[in-house]
Amino acid sequence: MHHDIWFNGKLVPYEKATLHVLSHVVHYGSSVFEGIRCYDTERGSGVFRLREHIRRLFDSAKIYRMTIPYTIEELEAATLETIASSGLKACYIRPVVYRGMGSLGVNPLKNDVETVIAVWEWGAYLGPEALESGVDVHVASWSRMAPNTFPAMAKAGGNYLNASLVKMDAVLNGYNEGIMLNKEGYVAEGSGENLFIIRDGVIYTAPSSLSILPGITRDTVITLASELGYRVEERQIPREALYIADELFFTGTAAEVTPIRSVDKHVIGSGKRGPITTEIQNAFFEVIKKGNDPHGWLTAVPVNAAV
Ligand code: PPE
Repeated sequence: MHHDIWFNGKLVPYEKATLHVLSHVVHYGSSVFEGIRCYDTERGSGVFRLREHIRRLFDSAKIYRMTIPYTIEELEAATLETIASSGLKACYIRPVVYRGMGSLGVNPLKNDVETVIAVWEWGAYLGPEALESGVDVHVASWSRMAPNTFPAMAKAGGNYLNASLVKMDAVLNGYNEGIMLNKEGYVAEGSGENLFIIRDGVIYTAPSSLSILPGITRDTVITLASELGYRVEERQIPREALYIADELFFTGTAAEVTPIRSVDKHVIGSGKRGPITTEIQNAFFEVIKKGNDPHGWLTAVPVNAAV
């Protein structure tokens, strides 16, 4: 079923949310976007870390000199309105801001900036079994973009040309996902997920300066793991550290916390979801399933917000 889409300030029917083929974004990939989840918790529907996602959308837009003609508060309210009108208790939320009509040619400064929020139902990103059994991945032959080429901290549409090369190669070679190395050959992240590695009870992840998207789930996991008493270190991870890890997992809004059971056909640990990964997943599920939210990460969806 299709749901109404918030399009430049108001909800419109799904079929009406269209753009012209000569929009700048079609030719040059000039969009920034977010991926957010709304969970059906035991204490009602709640959007996970809404403020942080909308803030990152504004950050991405600023990097690309796009002025969003709304405030953070207005886009938060618009997100809640779009969810409420869909009637969905749980959904994936996709705000996207793009360069529309104006002049063609690379210079986007005179083109319209359009703002859209769509919602849909989205199950487990890396397959229904993934959260429990883990996924099989390889190291991608494509690298993550080098610093000062594409800004990695912006969640920009164009970045996902690189990501889709990684994803296509993974799938066509029989893997669920690819892990990208950065320009120096250190572990960066998956095509749509951050990566964590566990060895001898210590948790490691790439620093945000290493051309990764600074993930909000990554930040959530760092917080939860520290609260569970684990040491979490942001540091450069060489490729071979993946192979000898005790446990590995991906994090992301879509992927949530997904264990990795093999890399380049090396079995990781016991080849099953490991104990620390399970502990972290459980701490995460406590928030998003039970609605037990000591950090104030959930924003309630008003039941009658639809107009
Ligand atoms: N790295 C990349 C490259 C990335 O795309 C994502 C999210 C993350 C890390 C994790 O960030 P966060 O969601 O804030 O924890 N990828 C989004 C899009 C996936 C897609 O296929 O589209 C997502 O998970 O929503």
